[in-house]
Amino acid sequence: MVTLHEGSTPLVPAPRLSERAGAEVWLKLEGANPTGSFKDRGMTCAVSAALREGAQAVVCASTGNTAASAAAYAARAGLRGAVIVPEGKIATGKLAQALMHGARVVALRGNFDQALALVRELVDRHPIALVNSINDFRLEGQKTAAFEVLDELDEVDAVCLPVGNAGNVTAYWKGFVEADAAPRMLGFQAEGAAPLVRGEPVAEPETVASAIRIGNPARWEEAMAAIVGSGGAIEAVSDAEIVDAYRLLAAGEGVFCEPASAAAVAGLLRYGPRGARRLVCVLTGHGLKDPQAALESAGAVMPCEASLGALEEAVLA
Ligand code: AN7
Repeated sequence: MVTLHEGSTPLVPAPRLSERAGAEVWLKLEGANPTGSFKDRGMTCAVSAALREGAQAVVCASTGNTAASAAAYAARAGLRGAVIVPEGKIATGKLAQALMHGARVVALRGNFDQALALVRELVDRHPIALVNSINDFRLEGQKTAAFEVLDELDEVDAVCLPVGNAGNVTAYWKGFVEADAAPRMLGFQAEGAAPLVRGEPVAEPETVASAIRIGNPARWEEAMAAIVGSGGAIEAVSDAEIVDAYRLLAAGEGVFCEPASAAAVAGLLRYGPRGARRLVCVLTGHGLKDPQAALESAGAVMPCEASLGALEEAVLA
């Protein structure tokens, strides 16, 4: 088993957010996984299976987090890894991770959807394991987050998730169904990358939340089955709403997630709890993944001369 002891992430109450939302809100901190995102839950399974099946390498298309995770688990397994990312469109931390873990990082002159279509063709021709969430092992691993939520809360009315390629909402629902639970699955996409909301693929998706800049989700049918089957909903949030939620989580709750993760909270704030008394928002990735986005959204640093007077001014004024 190729593992970095992923999972068992914190589930923390969010008192300020609860007050704003008018419901009891809990945050599942998936950024606490070994590479800083929920992808590790599935990657341990997918890479273990690839090793067992004798694959020589693993490959994925990625908006960044899958790349970081695949690179880490490939290194752990002693397998070669190649990650195909949209050129210039992945967060700095994720790029640093993939490179440091020794993966071949390929910057494709195209978007995520084009990258995924190409790697699907690639693995048809070569003995390479595809570790995107179209790989069923990924969902088997990711569903464990639903089990953890149920271990800690005996009742959950709804779960809010950001939706990109739509693997995670599919995996949570699978986990809940297997555990005989049925919270509403509330999925949120960025307005500029909301194919499931529009009901058709988006050719040129755009959003500040680079992780979910996806126009044609691979798990489209399964995600819609999860959302409809749970009595949930799929809605869009604007980049401005995402950034507001991102800042509220960091400054108001002490929880730093990446912009894509904040889409779940932005959705809760915009559309309300829909009758749910207790909800879980899944914060899929750590804020340190995307320092650029943080610096563009946060306040400025305070310059200061090296004197007590200037320091008093800087700290107290
Ligand atoms: C932080 O890394 O698709 O709906 O290639 O990184 O299961 O795709 C990332 C997706 C949410 C959406 N939050 O999950 C990739 C990739 C974060 C993410 C999603 C992603 P899915």
